[in-house]
Formats: sequence, structure tokens, C-alpha cells
Amino acid sequence: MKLTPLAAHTPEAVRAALAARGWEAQPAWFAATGMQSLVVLLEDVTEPEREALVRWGAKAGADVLTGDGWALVSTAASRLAPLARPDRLPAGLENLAPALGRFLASYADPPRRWEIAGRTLALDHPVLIGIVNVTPDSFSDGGRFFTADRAVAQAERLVADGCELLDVGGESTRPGAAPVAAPEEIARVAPVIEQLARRGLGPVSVDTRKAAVARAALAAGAAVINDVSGLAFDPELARVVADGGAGVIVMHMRGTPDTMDGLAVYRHVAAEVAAELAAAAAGAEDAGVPHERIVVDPGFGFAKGPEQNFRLLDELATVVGLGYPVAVGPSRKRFLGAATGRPVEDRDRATAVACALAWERGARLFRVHDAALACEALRVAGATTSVP
Ligand code: PMM
Repeated sequence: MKLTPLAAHTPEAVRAALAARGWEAQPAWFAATGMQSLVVLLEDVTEPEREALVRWGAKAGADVLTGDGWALVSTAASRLAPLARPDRLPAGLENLAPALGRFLASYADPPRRWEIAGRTLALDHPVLIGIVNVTPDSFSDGGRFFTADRAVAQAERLVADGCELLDVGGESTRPGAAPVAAPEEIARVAPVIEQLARRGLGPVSVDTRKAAVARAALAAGAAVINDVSGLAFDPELARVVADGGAGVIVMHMRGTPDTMDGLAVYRHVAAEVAAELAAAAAGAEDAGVPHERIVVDPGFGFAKGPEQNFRLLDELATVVGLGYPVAVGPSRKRFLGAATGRPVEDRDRATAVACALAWERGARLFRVHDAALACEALRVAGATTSVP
């Protein structure tokens, strides 16, 4: 007998091994995802539920570690599946079925498209979002015009380098940045969005927390609202997205850019960020935004310290497990400087590596300042995975 260890961090190795032995693509993919080992952390577990889980684990051959109010379950996806089926569920575990069912459904069939205003973006390959910042120092009309021209030139470069979405922002969200009133923010972003739309550059997203800006941006031709506050800053914003038929990026942060650093306290950063994002996305759906228009983003650098950002990057699968497409924005951020010692203007290589790691963990959209390096890194990362 000859033994070959297979890579198990994704289903790819098993899929390829089956395909090489004559299996058709689809059954090979389903068998490979079924064999894939999954680990789920269960919290708010009652004592009877914990006992039922331990009994089930012993029978099913699953690893179950438990403590007071929690359990960690590790087994193949196909073994976990009966726990999500009301007809096969062991007594006492009824509360587990809905959440597990949702997770397993999105694991087996991850979102492959993102619906935005007027079109659909395919997510079967890495999608680059190019950053177009319109935060001028001079607010004179001349200054604005100059800025708009520069923004269009930057957008042209980003598209040439592989960006499929352009994210126009008129308010800095760095800690200590001066707040920008809605009329001023509109005056910055709307002319740029109009020009990009007129030149067929885009689709365009607007990076804003304000409903009034979102409304003006959609009127100017934007197709996506990217809200770093996760729809928490302006209660009107979710309705504007819903009424405009726009796509939305719901990003995780806590507090505001001025208070967020003091709120970077987590016991388990990935679990907490995912739970808070799930609540924000559910709020969007309650306000009428269809599920297939929502993308979530863990918000690197927002209410997270360097170590928390790296933990979150490593455990991105927890956010992917929510069942929405995941966008990431590590571009040039401080945590990359902490790891490399590089200043902000020399972090595009680190950004490209972070994007490749995020792709491998399930992210599909990548918000970057420089697209050329990230595009190359993502071509390599993308080539290691197949799409069934
Ligand atoms: N980061 C910034 C601004 N907007 N939007 C999303 N979706 N994700 C991010 O990580 C994000 C964002 C801050 O970065 P910048 O000031 O360099 O643009």
C-alpha cells in the first residue's frame, strides 16, 4: 500500500485526486466539500445541549470539546450535515439546526455573484476595488475641478490595472480627521462620479456614512454604497440603499473614527466581528436590502490593533461563513507597517500578500490603492483554486 498525504486546507486536493481518477467535476467537488473537515464553535450552550452534543459526537466519531456554556465541534462537513436536518437531528439539539443549516448551505454553495444597481458582478475570480480619494485641501471651485480631473486620471489608471469597481470617497475616516458636512462631501464626490459614469469608467461605489451623500451619489450614477460604519452612523442609509436598488458594503467598526481605538477590546476578534457584521447585515435586510446586494467587510484597522488585524485575517473564514461575499481593505494599513517596518508609501507589496492570503481564506473583493501589484498577487492566488 502506498500513502500520500493530501492538502486539507481547502477541498481542492481531494477534488483533483478524484478528478484524476475519472470522477466528473461536479460529483468530485461535492464529495471533496463533504469530506472537508469543519470546526464550529457553539456558544450559549445549555447543559442538556452540551450532554446531547457529547453523546452525538461519540456516536458520529466527531471531536467535541466542551466547557461551561460552549462547545467546539470538529468533523467532516458530511457528518455535520445531519445536525442541520430536523428529521435526523438528535433530541435536545433542535436549537442548533437553523444556524448550522445556514452555514452549511453557504459553505456548499458560496455566493458567486453580487447584484449592484444596474448590473451583476461575477465573484468567480478576485474582484479589485480601486480607491479614488477626493479629499482636497483646497475647497475653492478651482481646487475642486483640479481634484476631479486628478480623480478621473487615477480612476483610468486603476481600471487599466484591473479594477472592476471604483470606490470614490470624500471624507477621511482616519482618527482625528476633520468631519465633513454632507453638502461639502456631495460637492466633492458627485462631480467625480458623474464624470466616471459619463466616460464609462466603473461601476462606481461611494465611500460614505451619510444618507444624503448616498442619495446624491446614486443620482450621479453610483451603483454601490460602501459604509465604513456598517449602516450604524445614519439610520436613513439602509433605506436609501434599498430604494436605490444599490449594492452595499457593510463594513465592521465600533464607535466612530475618533472613538474606535478605545473600543478595540475583544475576547475572540473573528467571532465578535462576525457576530456584529451579521447583526448589521440583518438590519440591512430588515430595511429592505435584498441578501444578494450585500457584501460584508471585516474593516481592517477600524477598532482593531495590529495583532487583532492579523488574527482576523487568519480567521477570515469565520466572516466568510456568514454567507455574504466578503470584501477586504488591508491596503497600506498600519498593521502591515507593523509587520514589515515599511512606511505607508511602501506597503503595496505587503498589501498584495495580504490580499492573496484573504482570497485563499474566502474573500472575493479587494479594496486597494495600487491595483497592479495586488492584481498580480491575486492572479497567482486565484490560479490555485478552481470553481466548480
Ligand atoms: N478602509 C478605509 C476606507 N474605506 N471601506 C471598506 N469597505 N473597507 C476598508 O477597509 C476601508 C474602507 C480607510 O482606508 P483609506 O483611508 O486608506 O481609504
